[in-house]
Amino acid sequence: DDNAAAGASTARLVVVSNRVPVPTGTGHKAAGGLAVALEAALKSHGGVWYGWSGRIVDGPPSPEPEQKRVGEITFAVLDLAQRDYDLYYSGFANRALWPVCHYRLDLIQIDGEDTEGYFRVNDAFATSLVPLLRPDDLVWVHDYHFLPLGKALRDRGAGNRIGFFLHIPWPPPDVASAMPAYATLLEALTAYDVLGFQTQQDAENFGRCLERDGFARHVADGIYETGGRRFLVKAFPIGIDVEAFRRTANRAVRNSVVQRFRASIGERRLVIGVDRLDYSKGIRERVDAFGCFVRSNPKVRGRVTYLQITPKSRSEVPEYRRMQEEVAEEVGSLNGSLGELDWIPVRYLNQTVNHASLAGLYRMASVGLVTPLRDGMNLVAKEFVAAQSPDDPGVLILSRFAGAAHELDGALIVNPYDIEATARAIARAYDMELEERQERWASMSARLPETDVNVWWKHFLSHLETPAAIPAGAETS
Ligand code: GDG
Repeated sequence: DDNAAAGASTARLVVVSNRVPVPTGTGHKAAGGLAVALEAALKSHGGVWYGWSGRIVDGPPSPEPEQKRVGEITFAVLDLAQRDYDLYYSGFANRALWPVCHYRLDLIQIDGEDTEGYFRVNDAFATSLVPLLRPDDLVWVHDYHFLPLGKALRDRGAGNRIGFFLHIPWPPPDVASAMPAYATLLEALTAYDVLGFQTQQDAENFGRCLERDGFARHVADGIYETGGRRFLVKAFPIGIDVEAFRRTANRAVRNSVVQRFRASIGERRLVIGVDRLDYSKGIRERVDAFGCFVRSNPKVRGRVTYLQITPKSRSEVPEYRRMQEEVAEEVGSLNGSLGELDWIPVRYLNQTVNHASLAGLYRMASVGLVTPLRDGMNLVAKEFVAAQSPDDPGVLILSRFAGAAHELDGALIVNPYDIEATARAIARAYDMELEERQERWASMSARLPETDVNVWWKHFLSHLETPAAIPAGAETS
């Protein structure tokens, strides 16, 4: 047995996610904070990172995962046929699950073929994963692309401890039950040993779904039971690598991209927003709120720049393409009506900016606008806080509908649907005295380490490793 030979006291870890950052030949490509953290988890346990290769192929894809070993980690990936990608990813995951989980029943597209394709692709992923599993492996499945994967693995004989973490919100039963194949999905989810959510609210919503529709019985704090099996439902709020992000932001003062940007806006104050182009992020409402702020505060004309960095995302999904046009039109119209010969109020980029420059731009900003209509956590809010200088920190304006609002109470918390109230919050942030800015920032900054991404994965794995014990006398029935 390899495990015993390696003398490892900890079980091997198998991470499953839709995207797998397979290292390319030359060195290591820079990846996001989450990818770096999961790699650290895999390095410490040794194991496999399994998922989609990112490739779409014409013919039928090989059922054998392509494997690449780098140190302790084996990256194992499958290709997808175009049609499967359309049904599973663009269809069911992003046109049905995503809108429902973000409380947007008006945008949900239900299509029987998408549903069938989603379960078929999950089955195919499970079938190809089973031969790679060793009996003691801990399996950690990520996100809404793979809700039924744990059940599919069980059906194929996997007796491992299998955990699941949902990066997006889980809505209350009345909203959640609009998911196509709701009952099948809920039942499948009870096959996991640990179900992790971003917030207590999401975990509670999920628990209410289980109980209301009889998928499982609540037996003690966060512990549910069905068919003689017990599993844990719990909040594991995610965060960033706090120290690494602080260091990057401190260094970024010398970054040439950041310096050029500073020169181009001159003495103007900076308001910043950073989001994937997604309707859940409330970008249109935010642009409107900024316009409202400028209109009702004539003194800021010519004195403020709002930089919105918005890389394109899921452009093959019609709702995203439509939104791309709407935001561009809104920004264009605002700049056209409020701008002046020597002042462009909104700088709007549909491109990614590199990580280090992003940190420097956050640091330069007086106001961070994080106003999603609904968001699992929102890491931009935490990055913005980590990037500030303690001597002269900027102010975070944060939607009450972001998971991060449950922790970052030093932010100005807004209802992003209320354009005028958001505009008033921008005005308040713009004029806020140093002392209040420092107090608010210090209280937020102090909370960041609690959810540091390295604390987060260790916390999740500690629960996955050890079956939850019910304290004596704590049974609810
Ligand atoms: C999902 C959930 C949850 C963005 N633009 C650029 C860029 N980014 C980086 C940000 C941040 C990340 O992307 C976005 O993370 P968020 O958390 O804000 O949002 P989602 O992508 O929707 O993520 C969310 C998250 O999963 C983790 O569980 O918090 O609620 O929806 O790190 O900095 N990075 C670079 N250039 C860009 O232009 N380099």
